[in-house]
Amino acid sequence: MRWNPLAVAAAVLLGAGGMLADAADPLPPEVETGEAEALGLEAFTANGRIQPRGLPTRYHFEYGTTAELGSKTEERPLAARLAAHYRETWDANLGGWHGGMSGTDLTLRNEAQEKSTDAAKPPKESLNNGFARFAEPSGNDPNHIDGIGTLHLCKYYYPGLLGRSLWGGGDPDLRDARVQLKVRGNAWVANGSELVWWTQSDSLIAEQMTANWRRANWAYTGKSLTPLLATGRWETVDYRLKNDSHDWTYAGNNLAQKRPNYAYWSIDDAQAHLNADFFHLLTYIDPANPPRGSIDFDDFEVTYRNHSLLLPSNGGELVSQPEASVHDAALLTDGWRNGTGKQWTSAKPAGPMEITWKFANPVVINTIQIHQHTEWPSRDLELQVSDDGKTWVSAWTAPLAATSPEGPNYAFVVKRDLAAAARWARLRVLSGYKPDHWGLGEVELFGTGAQEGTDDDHYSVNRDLLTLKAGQTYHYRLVATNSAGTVKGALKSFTIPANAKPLAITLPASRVQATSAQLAGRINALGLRTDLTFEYGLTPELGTSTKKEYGGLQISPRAAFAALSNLEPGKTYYYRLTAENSEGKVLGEVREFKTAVKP
Ligand SMILES: [Ca+2]
Ligand SMILES: [Ca+2]
Repeated sequence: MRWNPLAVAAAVLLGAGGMLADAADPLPPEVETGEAEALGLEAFTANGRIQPRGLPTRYHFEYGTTAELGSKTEERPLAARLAAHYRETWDANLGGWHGGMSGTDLTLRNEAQEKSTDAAKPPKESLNNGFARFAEPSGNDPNHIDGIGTLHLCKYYYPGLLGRSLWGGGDPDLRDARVQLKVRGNAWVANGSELVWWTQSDSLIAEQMTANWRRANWAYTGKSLTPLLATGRWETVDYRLKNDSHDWTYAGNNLAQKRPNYAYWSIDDAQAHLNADFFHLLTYIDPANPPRGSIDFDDFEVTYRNHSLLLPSNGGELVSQPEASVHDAALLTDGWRNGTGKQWTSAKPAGPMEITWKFANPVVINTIQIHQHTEWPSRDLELQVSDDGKTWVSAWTAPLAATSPEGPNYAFVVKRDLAAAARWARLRVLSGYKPDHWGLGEVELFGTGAQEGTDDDHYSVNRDLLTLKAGQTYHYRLVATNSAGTVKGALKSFTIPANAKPLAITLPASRVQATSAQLAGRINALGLRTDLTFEYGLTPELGTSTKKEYGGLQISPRAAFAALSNLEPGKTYYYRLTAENSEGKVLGEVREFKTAVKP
């Protein structure tokens, strides 16, 4: 089903059967225990899926060496709704995006520049239709040689404290986030590289600005944008960063650098705290045969978890707003920082104005982030809090700049470490920059105490189960609880490898054409230097091998690919992934695909 936020909102109102939901008769969660993946010889990653019916929901994994289980992970709440939005069109400037190893591989272009053969007479249309262009040749990033390999950095952005954009107060949650963009390859020759999402998250947030930073890097290898680059046209892509370990590759480190900074953190934690930066970048670069051409990006949008205490589904209730507002104050908590139809606009101001919210549960406000209106900016702001809605205490005051030179996504004010306990919050708008209207784009409060509602949609969840025994079989299942009950998923089992011989799983081939195909698999080096190859041929005996490739030495699984060419049209091919380290060689299962008959 095509993901549609309006449909999701309607589903919340209507309930699963299309009947009007009865608050007294909520539905229990649907729970599916998923497959597990090895994580060295003393742990594994358990996956699963929960449909929480829009209700606040908590979950954990139960596990043990017998069907009685006996151990359980710490219970966690399912994250808030996908209801926070970031959008960048690159029409005015690069919007705070960076590119490449040099920082200059990314440039701002527009269609007029592309179409014009006469600089003095650019075409009239699309003069403002800017986009970001990454162009090869680029430099090699060697920081993950002993994990995923060599990278080329296309474009990246800081949503946390390393930059100034600050999504979600600087600690955004991108679990199962939705990513939309337009992408275009210009004479793009991939040479085996894959254009994928990349997540960098700091596990020691207090050390983020020091030399002691600890950063986990993960590539979303469940979705590659590379096939879209082949058409040479703008292609629209819309995908989810599914929070399932099978769709990710931990990028590892480079041992020769002798740096402890790049360190493993689980994919659930790394996605929940995307506090360093994210990219679309090129993985699986062969430095001897790098990709060629350029890649254009436009209309980039991310929808992520909205943890604001003011979000209605997190318990924030708009109690009062200035009379005769031109645009309703409910637009201050719609998840959009700015944009037409997404901002509150006052009537003609006659003095200070107040917007008041009540919280469903007592909360502690730690961070306030307020975004400016793009046409009717407000100036002096004050946040007041109250226990009873009668007695108010000032928690914060500050002026808000009318605009930002970097564009509307940067026109905000933020204050952290407030520690303001509240049952009510009131924003006072004391002044503005123009006489006719004052306005704001979004008000976000972050802190603790809220019980977060969920999307009426599937959530992928995962957890690393630690301090286990090599060679032991474990049983496990996912358990979730909402107000309608507790549901236990089916029991599954996983056997931890008994030794460090690598793991190799052959996966289905893709991009199959008359004379070419892409082979895929998943290996786990289990901590020892591991090489991989794909074997293939016209019979199950195979016979041909791809070039031996270094597969790293991490204890976590990673995706492996091989691009085959010069195949025969209309034939069935057989193939498998193989991996070898000092403990031995392992052969993946033999799979097959059929090449297309030439037109
Ligand atoms: Ca644009
Ligand atoms: Ca808004």
